Amino acid sequence: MLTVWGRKTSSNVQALMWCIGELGLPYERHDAGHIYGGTDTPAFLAMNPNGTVPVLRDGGGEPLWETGALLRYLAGRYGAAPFWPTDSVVRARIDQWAEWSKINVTLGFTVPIFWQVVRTPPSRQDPTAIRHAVTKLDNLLSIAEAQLSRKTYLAGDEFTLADIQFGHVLYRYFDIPIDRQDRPALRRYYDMLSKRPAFREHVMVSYEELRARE
Ligand SMILES: N[C@@H](CCC(=O)N[C@@H](CS)C(=O)NCC(=O)O)C(=O)O
Repeated sequence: MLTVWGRKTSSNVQALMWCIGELGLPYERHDAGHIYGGTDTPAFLAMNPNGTVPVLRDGGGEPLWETGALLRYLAGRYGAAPFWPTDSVVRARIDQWAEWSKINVTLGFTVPIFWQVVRTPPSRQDPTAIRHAVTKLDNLLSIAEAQLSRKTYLAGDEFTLADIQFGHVLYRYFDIPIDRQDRPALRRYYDMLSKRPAFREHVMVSYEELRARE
């Protein structure tokens, strides 16, 4: 049994839970972080000195943190090809897209765009900064658009761990009021992901509890 600490409105928790759902693993999840608190207690900090979510424990094992590492752990222990192949050359082609998504797309979206549009009171939002961040993200999404025009999924024609690391921000990307370029391949890809039961359950989650009011 897996134990997860983290609120379901956390984008990193969503990536982890989506992966758990795709792999069909039994779990229990405890709300922690943001309005639920609990991440600054000695007990939590002993599990994750960063005081962030998610934290994952597999059975009676050591608690683990860092979402990218958690996804690779679950995929390596419980997944199989094509989701996470054992051949290091084949796997590296998937991992490059996963890493690219984590350090570029999710970082370029979550704080500079999502936090600005949803987690900042309207009177304190900076429309110029949001526009710049959207332009920067657009450059990355053009790379994804080119790839998804040739391939069904981000790393090829099969669903892989790279899709979790990339796709888990798309619900919010398409839902919030920002300028979006017309990207038919990205839209087709998002529509396809949104038919997956685990994506619907763990990623297409209301973010209203995060919304900043005046
Ligand atoms: N690099 C870490 C980042 C973890 C992180 O910043 N998590 C956020 C939620 S997405 C958090 O804990 N925020 C504080 C909170 O929810 O109280 C990871 O990928 O797991």
